[in-house]
Amino acid sequence: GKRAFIAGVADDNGYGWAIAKSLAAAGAEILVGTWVPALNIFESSLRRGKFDGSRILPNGSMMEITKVYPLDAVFDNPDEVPEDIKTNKRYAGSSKWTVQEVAESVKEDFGNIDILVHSLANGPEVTKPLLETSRNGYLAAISASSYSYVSLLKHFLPILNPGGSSISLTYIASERIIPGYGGGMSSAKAALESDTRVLAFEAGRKRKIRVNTISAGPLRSRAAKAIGF
Ligand code: ZID
Repeated sequence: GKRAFIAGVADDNGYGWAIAKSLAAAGAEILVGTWVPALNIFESSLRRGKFDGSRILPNGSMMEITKVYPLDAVFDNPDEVPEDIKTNKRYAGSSKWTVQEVAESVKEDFGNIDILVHSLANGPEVTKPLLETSRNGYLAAISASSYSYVSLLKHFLPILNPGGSSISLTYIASERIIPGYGGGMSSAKAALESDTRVLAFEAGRKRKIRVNTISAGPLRSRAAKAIGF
């Protein structure tokens, strides 16, 4: 069977969860990366059975998540983590959650994977029109929603089995004007789509890994509710 790592699962409402279920139904082993500040509530909800209804697969069995890794995809390695995050009590309770460390942990635990899924995005100023977006807000959107994918693929590439596959989720606001998708999120998705082509070229030649992005339709996830879609 195949093994998949899905970055960006913190409840049962988003694309990450739905993708995990489809992969599980197809027989894959499921590992997930959960944003550090959301980790405790996700793990305790899983333990307490809050997601049991949505864990049921078409054949009646339950999706098993073999391991949940804490992850913050805006940090590549421990040297890059600023002091205020290190000492923040929501982060101090977990360890090894930078992209490089998560890839190392998955390698230690399982050796390799076949499928890498990026189902995460964040734009702190998403509700602001681009004309009112600050430099910090714009760069934060790009960091969390675009570079996070470059970094994930870079660090997981050595443990992605040749013939394997990687996907992310994008949105058509990259190429058409969608009022309300602000804060540099339209820019972030445009970068993600361009990067997908370049990364497909590079990862294909380097390790025979396919790289694609899927332009998603509307889903009332936590992230979508936050922008009022
Ligand atoms: P979600 O909240 O379930 O997933 C986002 C996850 O990212 C959450 O679990 C966060 O905890 C996590 N996260 C945020 N920052 C970080 C970080 N630094 N490190 C690690 N994890 C982090 O929402 P989702 O399922 O909507 O989002 C998954 C992907 O789908 C994202 O790339 C979205 O941009 C993309 N997507 C979603 C939708 C949608 O409707 N839900 C659309 C297009 C793309 C869309 O916005 N009409 C209107 C809107 C849309 C489509 C059509």
